[in-house]
Amino acid sequence: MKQALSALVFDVDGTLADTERFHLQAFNEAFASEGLDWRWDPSTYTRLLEISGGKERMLAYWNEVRGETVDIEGNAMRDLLDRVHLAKTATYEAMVNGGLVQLRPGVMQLLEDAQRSGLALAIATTTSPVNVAALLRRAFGTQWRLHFPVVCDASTAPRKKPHPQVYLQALQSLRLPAEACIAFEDSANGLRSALAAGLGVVITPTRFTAHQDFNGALRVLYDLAGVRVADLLAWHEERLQRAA
Ligand code: XBP
Ligand code: MG
Repeated sequence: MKQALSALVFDVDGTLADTERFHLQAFNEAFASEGLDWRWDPSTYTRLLEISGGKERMLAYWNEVRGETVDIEGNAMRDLLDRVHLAKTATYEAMVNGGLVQLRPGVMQLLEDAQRSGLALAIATTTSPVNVAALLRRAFGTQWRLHFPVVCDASTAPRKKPHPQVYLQALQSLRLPAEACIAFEDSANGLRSALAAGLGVVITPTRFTAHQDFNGALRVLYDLAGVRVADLLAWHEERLQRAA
C-alpha cells in the first residue's frame, strides 16, 4: 500500500536558520566570561561541528587540548563546561531574541504551504530547547507550538545525531511510519540520523557543512527558496517508486 506523505520533520540549526555563526560567537563569549583561554575560529568550529551537541563539542575539544590549558580534571571540568554551556545558551538566546537570526530563504513559505496542505510539522534537533523556543517564538509568535505539535530536542533525546533517537522519537510522537515523512537537514550527521530512522531527507547545506557527504539524500538544494509541497510530493513518489 502506497504511504502518502503526511509530515515534514525539520532540523533547526543550519536548516530552519543559519545559526551556527551565532552559536560560535556565543561559545567564544562564554569561554571568555568563564575564564577559559579557548577561542574557536570558523575553521576549528567547522571541524568541531562534526560533533552534535554543544556540551559534547566542548568536551571533545577539551580532550583535544588538555594538558595545554586548564588542568582541572573530572567533575570540576564537567561543572565548568556546564557553566560555560549555560552562559553560552543565555548569550545565544539573547541574540535570537534581539532579532539577529532570520529563517533561511523559503522556509516560512514551505511551512505555510505544508500547513495549507494538511501536513503535520515536527522538529528534530540536537540543540537545547531554549534555542528552539527562542527561534520559533521569534518567527511564529508566542503560539509557535500550535505550528509544531511535535518537538524533539536535546532534552528529549540525549543520544545526539547521527544516532537516530531524535527522529525515532518524532515518528513515535507523530504516530506515523518513516515512509510517510520527509526530513530537512543541513549536515551529514543529520542526514545519517534521519536515514537511520527510515525517513527521506532533503538537504540544504550551509558554509559549515557544504563539504560534507550527502549521499542518500532525496535532494541537495542551495536552500528551500521556491520549494513547495508539490515538489515534495513528487520527490516522495520517486522514493516510493525506487523502494517498490
Ligand atoms: C546543531 C547542534 C547544536 C548546536 C549548538 O543542532 O549540533 O549542538 O550546534 O546548540 P541541529 P547547543 O541538530 O539543530 O543541527 O549548544 O544547544 O547544543
Ligand atoms: Mg543542523
